[in-house]
Amino acid sequence: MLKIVLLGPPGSGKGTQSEKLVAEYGVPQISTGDLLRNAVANGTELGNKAKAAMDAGELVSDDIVVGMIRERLEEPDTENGFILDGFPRSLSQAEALDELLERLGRPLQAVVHVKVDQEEIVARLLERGRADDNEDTIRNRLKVFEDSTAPLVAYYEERGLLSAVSGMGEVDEIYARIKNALPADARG
Ligand code: B4P
Repeated sequence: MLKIVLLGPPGSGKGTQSEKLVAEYGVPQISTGDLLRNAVANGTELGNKAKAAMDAGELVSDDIVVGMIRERLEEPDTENGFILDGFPRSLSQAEALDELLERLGRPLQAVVHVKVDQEEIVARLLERGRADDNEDTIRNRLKVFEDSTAPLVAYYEERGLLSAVSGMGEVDEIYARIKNALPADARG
């Protein structure tokens, strides 16, 4: 059972670390970025609405993202847990998540904040080169993170759920830090 949020700026390696957690714990990774990119690639109505915000590095509207998460968390493969990657990204998303998990009777165990220096992030994302990985969009995504997502650090700290780990260095070193930050019954 693992029910956690990975919190961190774009490019901090949340997706990379989630893959390792999925392999070890066998619970699904739920990435709002991946769900949105699939919707854009499939040309769905939701994808068409999300595309402009994503291309500009802005947040997609809460109603779209919260609706997507609600549907995903109601699927049976999440019964033994989940790794939320890139959600929540604002206080209103965090409140919506609390309500949803309370209704499902599956409260969060931990929120792991992955911290990476800004210039390292810009370098990583320029190297990756996804459609939204040009320098202006990356810098806007980092600003949006500071404005909208950073307040979640205090939100989860107050609830006693937050641990911070450095996301600098080798992928395996960072993974070991994340595992250490998990609740004792989930460390395996
Ligand atoms: P995301 O999809 O969440 O962003 P990401 O850049 O992929 O971040 P991640 O931290 O997962 O980085 P990764 O492991 O891939 O968001 C994209 C957009 O979707 C947002 O801007 C927004 O518009 C929208 N969106 C998503 N969720 C939303 C929400 N809840 N509400 C509203 N809008 C939302 O790593 C990045 C790169 O670094 C990779 O190339 C990787 O190989 C490399 N890397 C990883 N670890 C490394 C390491 N230790 N050393 C060197 N390189 C490393």
